[in-house]
Amino acid sequence: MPRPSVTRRNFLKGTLTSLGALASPAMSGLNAAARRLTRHLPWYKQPATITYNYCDICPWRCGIIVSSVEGRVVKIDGNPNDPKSRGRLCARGQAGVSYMYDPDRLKQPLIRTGERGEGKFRTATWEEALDYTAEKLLAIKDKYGPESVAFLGHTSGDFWFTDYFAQAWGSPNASKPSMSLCTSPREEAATLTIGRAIGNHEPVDWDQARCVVLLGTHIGEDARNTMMQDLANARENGAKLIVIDPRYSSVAMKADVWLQIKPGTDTALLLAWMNVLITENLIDSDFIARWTVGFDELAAHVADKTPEWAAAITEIPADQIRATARMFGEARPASVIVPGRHVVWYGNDTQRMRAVYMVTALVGGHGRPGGQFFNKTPFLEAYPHPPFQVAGSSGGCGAAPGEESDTLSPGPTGKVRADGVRERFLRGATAMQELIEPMITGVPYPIKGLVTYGSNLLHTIPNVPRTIEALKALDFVLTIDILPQDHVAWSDVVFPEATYLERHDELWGCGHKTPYVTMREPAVPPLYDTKPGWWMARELGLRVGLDSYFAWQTAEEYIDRRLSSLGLNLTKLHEQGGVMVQKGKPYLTDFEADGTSPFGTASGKVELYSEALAAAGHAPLPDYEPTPDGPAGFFRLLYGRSPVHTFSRTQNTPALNQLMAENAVWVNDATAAELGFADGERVWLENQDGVRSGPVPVKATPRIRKDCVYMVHGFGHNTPDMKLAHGKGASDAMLQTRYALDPISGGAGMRVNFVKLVKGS
Ligand SMILES: Nc1nc2c(c(=O)[nH]1)N[C@H]1C(S)=C(S)[C@@H](COP(=O)(O)OP(=O)(O)OC[C@H]3O[C@@H](n4cnc5c(=O)[nH]c(N)nc54)[C@H](O)[C@@H]3O)O[C@H]1N2
Ligand SMILES: Nc1nc2c(c(=O)[nH]1)N[C@H]1C(S)=C(S)[C@@H](COP(=O)(O)OP(=O)(O)OC[C@H]3O[C@@H](n4cnc5c(=O)[nH]c(N)nc54)[C@H](O)[C@@H]3O)O[C@H]1N2
Ligand code: SF4
Ligand SMILES: [Mo]
Repeated sequence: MPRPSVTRRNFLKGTLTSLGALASPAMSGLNAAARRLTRHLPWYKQPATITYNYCDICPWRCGIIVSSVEGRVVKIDGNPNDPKSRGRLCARGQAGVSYMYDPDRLKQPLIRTGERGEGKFRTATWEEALDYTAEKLLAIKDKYGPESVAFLGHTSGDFWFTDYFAQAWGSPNASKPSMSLCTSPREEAATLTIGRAIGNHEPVDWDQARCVVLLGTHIGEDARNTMMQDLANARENGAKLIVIDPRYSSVAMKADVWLQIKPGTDTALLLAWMNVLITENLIDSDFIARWTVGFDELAAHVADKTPEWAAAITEIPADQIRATARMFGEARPASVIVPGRHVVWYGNDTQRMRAVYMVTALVGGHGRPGGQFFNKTPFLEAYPHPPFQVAGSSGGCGAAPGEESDTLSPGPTGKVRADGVRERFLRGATAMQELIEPMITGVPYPIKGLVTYGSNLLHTIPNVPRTIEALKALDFVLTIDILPQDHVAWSDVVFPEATYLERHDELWGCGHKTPYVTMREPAVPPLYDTKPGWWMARELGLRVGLDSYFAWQTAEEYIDRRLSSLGLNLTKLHEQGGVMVQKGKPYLTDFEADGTSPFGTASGKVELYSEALAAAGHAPLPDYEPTPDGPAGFFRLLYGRSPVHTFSRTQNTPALNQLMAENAVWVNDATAAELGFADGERVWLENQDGVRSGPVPVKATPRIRKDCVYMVHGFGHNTPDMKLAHGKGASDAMLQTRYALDPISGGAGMRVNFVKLVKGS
């Protein structure tokens, strides 16, 4: 095949996608090209069967085309019809084949025989495992009420348990890590400030942006496929890029300006930016007058928050603060701070996120070309079912924009969620980490049963010793997973699930610039004795008296009924390429012409000053709150993503393990030299509470500040059953024995832990 010539466009895309390593060829006719290539490979003995799906290797859910030959999946490509993948995938998406054929997968239902945590099980039939589970759950319900079973879940099939089953069963204690361990502060700040949630797809109008700011979000290492494409395009179109990170990240290398901020001081920087924008009149006064409330209070609040004031806090020179504020203001209104995704940092995170949206508001960037647009949610009717026992959903990446994920709706016996909302934090989706304590203490009421679907409890929730204590204390633990991850050993029953390539599943549609609906159909039948999540939820539902919620017999029947509201069914959707793109109003609403407010706040405007926060006893305008430094000799522990792994999910995937088998600890090179650590030397990390993880090699580099160290999340697996991942690298979760609870959103700020380096392999 002739190589495409290297134009500036290709080069830029190439460099960006190479951050994500191995991204697919950058061309829209990918599938045809891929098929032409693969036709000649030895395994390609007959035409491939094509199935449509959406990738489940990370929560982004790119549309994919799966090719299988003789009952074996051979290749995954991006679906060109899909607005997220646009025909391309990241390295992880392509490794889905390797993920599915991981020989260490869970293969049969298991029932515990040894002590919890020992990992001793016997195999069981589905019939036996389901009956036993139903009996245990009903016993808890009879004794304590349905609220005493918690449902924790992630990955795309979590809908069946964390949403559908939990609500039908009647537990308000259902939660996803994608909220309080990820986006809660961003969502609550958006709801408080602009009256709309952000949702799965960050609504940044990359196409027209002229100045983009990445504040502690590292697109490229955080390999969200569409975001990498969008950023490459925006740069090609001449958008300025400002990156703020204590670390010279891959994307910082691509920036016009990189501000090496002191960790935890971002709110001071944002306040100083507002000071410059206002004092130098780099604001959109018409937008502010018409569409915001509280500007005068804000102007007074930031009057003394000068660049010099912020320089002393952030350790960024004042002239750089001033210059970047000007760069941002001069591009108005096509200027935007990307909301970021993992925003639980230091505990005061909702206030920082409010400041983020306020900076964008000052330049008139909300709902304007090149700013932050308003997502549109696709139309799709629900499958009809009796009213749920508990209203509201657990929230999560799939929560529709504008949908209020907060719920104080009680369960059938009158108990509201046990996570301390309204007592220890103000609002938001159920906080996953706050459901652990009641499992141990029984306060405010006992949680005795736990159903975990597709969430890696011991790598996901900070304070691992506490989670283990909770797992010991529970009456019953059901785990649904595809791999024998560390928490599986703590279960009473294990349901092995078929992967996304082997099952039908709920349709996927999220708030997006282009609303769309996409489907999942199996490429091959389930391997081993594994089953799809929808089947397990239904079989369990029938056994615990929830028959009326599971009127459908098969997933196809359920999906066809939903698709009928679009004049489609699975066969037709397959025939049209697996994706249904919906039309709607322009994504940048015409609110300025017709005067209809797009802002769902009480005032119908962007609330710079928040009466709602003031009334609840919180600061109505964001303040800079210092985060305490660590003990002498310790470094703040920062963490993030690798382009070739998802969380703690893919370390055992052969194709990805080959690319990165362990993590390293980034240490400033001068500091490493002072301490006597050579580059590549193996060290243990020991935190402020004496917990150790490792050993890992030192990456001695000038790319990080002296007061912190950095590592990729998700390594340090204990279980010998995951042979490739076992014992490799260090676990950031283990080292996060502490977290700071965000008093507004219930988010768990995890960057409040400190480590020292200890010699020894
Ligand atoms: N220390 C630390 N903690 C963090 C983070 C961090 O960076 N550091 N990041 C936070 C963020 S942003 C998020 S979104 C969360 C992510 O939290 P999780 O989603 O819990 O993280 P994963 O490690 O991907 O765990 C997914 C689990 O689902 C299983 N699984 C995969 N596919 C399937 C499937 O098809 N069916 C079933 N039943 N199971 C499946 C995997 O084997 C694994 O056990 O973690 C949060 N917690
Ligand atoms: N390859 C890959 N991509 C992913 C995922 C994955 O597992 N793998 N997970 C997806 C999910 S669910 C999420 S939530 C996102 C997360 O992706 P992001 O939202 O990009 O967040 P992090 O990965 O936590 O990035 C942390 C960055 O913040 C910097 N940082 C640390 N402390 C501070 C600070 O105080 N101030 C500032 N300004 N910066 C700081 C770190 O150096 C690091 O570069 O990634 C998504 N994309
Ligand atoms: S970004 Fe990569 S891993 Fe995530 S859904 Fe898309 S292709 Fe899959
Ligand atoms: Mo996340």
